[in-house]
Amino acid sequence: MGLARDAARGSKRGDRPMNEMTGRGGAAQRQREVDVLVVGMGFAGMYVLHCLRQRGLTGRAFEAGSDVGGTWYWNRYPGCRVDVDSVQYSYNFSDMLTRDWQWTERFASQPELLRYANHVADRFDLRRDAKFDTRVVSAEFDGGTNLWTLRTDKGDVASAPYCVMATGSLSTPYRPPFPGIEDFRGEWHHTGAWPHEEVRFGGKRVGVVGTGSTGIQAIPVIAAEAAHLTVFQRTPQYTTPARNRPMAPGEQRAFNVRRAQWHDEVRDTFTAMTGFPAPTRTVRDDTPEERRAYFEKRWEEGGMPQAMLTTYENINIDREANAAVADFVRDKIREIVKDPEVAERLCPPEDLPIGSKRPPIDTDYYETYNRDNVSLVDLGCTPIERVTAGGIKTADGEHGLDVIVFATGFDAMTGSLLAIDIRTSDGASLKDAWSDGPDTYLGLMVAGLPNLFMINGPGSPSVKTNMIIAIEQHADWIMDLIGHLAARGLNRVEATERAQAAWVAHACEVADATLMPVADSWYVGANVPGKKRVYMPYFGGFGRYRGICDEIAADGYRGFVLSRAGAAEATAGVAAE
Ligand code: NA7
Repeated sequence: MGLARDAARGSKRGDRPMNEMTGRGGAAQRQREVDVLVVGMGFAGMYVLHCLRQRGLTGRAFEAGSDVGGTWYWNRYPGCRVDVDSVQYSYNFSDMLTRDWQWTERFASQPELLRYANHVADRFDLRRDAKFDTRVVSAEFDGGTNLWTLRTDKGDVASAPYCVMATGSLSTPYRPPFPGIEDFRGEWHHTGAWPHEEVRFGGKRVGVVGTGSTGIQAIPVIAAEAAHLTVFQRTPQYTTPARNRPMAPGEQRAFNVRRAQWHDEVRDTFTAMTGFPAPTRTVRDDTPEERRAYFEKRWEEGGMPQAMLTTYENINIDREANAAVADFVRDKIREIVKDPEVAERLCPPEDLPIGSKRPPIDTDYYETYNRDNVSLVDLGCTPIERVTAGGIKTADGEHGLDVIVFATGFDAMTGSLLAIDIRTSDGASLKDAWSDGPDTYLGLMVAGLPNLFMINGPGSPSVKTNMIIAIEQHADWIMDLIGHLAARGLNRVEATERAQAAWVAHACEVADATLMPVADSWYVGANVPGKKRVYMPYFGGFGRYRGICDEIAADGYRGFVLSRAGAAEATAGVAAE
C-alpha cells in the first residue's frame, strides 16, 4: 500500500502537542498524519497499533494514563485480579510472545497483568506511536476531507481517515454524588482510579461502599489489614469461589502446545473461554439430592464464574434452573457465615437471578464476615444519608471512618465514548445518536459516523466474553475491512440506519429471551441515574456473533455503505494498494 509515511515519520514528537500549529478551525486545512488514529492504549489499543504495523498502515494513539495497560493500569486496588484463566487471558497473535511469557497464578493479579501489558509494549515497541498523559476530548469527522480530527487536553490535533475507539468498556469510574464528601477529613479513593502510591489500611477504620466484583475482591484483603472494616452493601451479590492457585509446573507449557487448537475451538464458544464442561442435563433430570451433589462438586472445584452457571442447561433463561443454583449459593452463605443475621443480609433476594448482575468469583469473601473486625451495613434498610467529617452517616447513625473506598463501579460501555465530543461536520453526534440508547451495528460502528470504529462497543459480546479474544476478533475484522476498502480504491465506510436498526432489534430480542435484563445492573445502565435502560452487551454468544461478522464481511460488508470520498490527498494513502 502507498502510505503517508512522511506524515507518520513526523508523529514522534515527545510531549509537544502533535500538529500544534494547525490549531482549531479550518477543517479544510487539515491533512492526514497517519492512516488510523487510536484512542486508548489498553489491551485493545495496543493490539490495534500492532495490527496496523503488520498491515503496513500507520497509526497514532493517545492515552489518558501515563502508560499502557488500560483497566490494569487504573485498577490498582487491593485484591484486583482477572477472573478468566490467565493462560486464556493472553494475546494469541504471536508465538514468540506466547513462548516468552509465564503466568504465575491461575487468575493473575493486577500487578502481573500490568507487567504483561508492559512486556507486550516493550516487545513490539508500541509506545513509539503513542502519546501518554493525554486525554482525547473531541473527535470530528469532516465529510469534505474524509478525515477524523482528534483534539486532546494537551492541545494535540491529529487527523486520519479512520479512527478506532479502544476506550474500554469499564474505564469511566462512577462515584455516586454522596453529599458531604468534601467535608470528609480522612482519605477516600475510587477503586477504578486507585493511587499509584500504596494506600495503608493498618490500624485504620476503613469503609468499603459497594459489593460488586470489585468490592468482593477488595474486602477480604482490606479486612486482613485494617483495624476495622465496615462494608456498606446496597444489593447482596452471588459470588462463587475462584480457587486461585499458583500455576503448576509445566501447566502453561502444556496449554501453549495446544494453543492454536484451543484458539480455533474457543472462537466458537459462547463466552470465548473454555474450562467448564458444557451442560448436558436440565435441572429437571436430577433429583434435589443429585443436583446438590453436583453443585457441591463444582463449588469445590471453583474457577471462572461460568463454572456454576453451566452446571445445567439454560440457567440464564429458565427461572427454575436459575433458582436451583441461586438457592444453592444462598445455602452456602448460611453455611459459611456464622452469624445468621449477617448471613441473611448477605443472601441475594430471590427475585434477583444469579448471573443477571456480573457474576464475581472470590477468595474468602463470605468467610471475611466471620472476622471480629468486619461489620456489614445493609443500605437497603439504612441508606447512606451523607458523608461527614468523620465517616459515613446512614439512617441508623454515623460510622466513624479514616478511609473510604468507593467500589461503586463504572459508567459502563458508553461512558468513555460519550465523554468525548464525537461529531461530524454535517451535524451528527454520538450523543444525539445515542439519546435513546447506544444503537450500533454489530457494536462496531454507529450509523451517521463514517470511518469510526469501536472495539467492544455496546451491541457486541464484549463484557460477556474473554475480552482479549473479543479484542482480537474486532481489531482483525476492522483491519480486514480497511484492507478491503483500500484494495478497491475506496476509503469510506458507514453503517446503514436499516442494518443498525435490525441489529439492535436482534440484540434486544436475544437479551429479552433471557433473565439477563431483569437485574438493575451496569449491563443495563441502571447503576448510573438517568442512563437509558438497555441491555448493552450482545448476548447471543461469541461464536455466533463472530460467525455473523464473518458472514457480513463475506457478503461484501452487508449493511455498510462503502464508497470513495474526500480530497485526493486525504485518500491517497489508503486508496493505492
Ligand atoms: P459494580 O459491579 O457496578 O458494583 C458497584 C457496587 O457499588 C454495587 O454493589 C452497587 O450496588 C454499589 N453502589 C453503586 N451505587 C451505589 C450507591 N449510590 N449507594 C450504595 N451502593 C452503591 O462495579 P464493580 O467495580 O464492582 O465491577 C464492575 C466490573 O468491573 C465488574 O463487573 C467486572 O466486569 C470488572 P447495587 O448492586 O447497584 O445495588
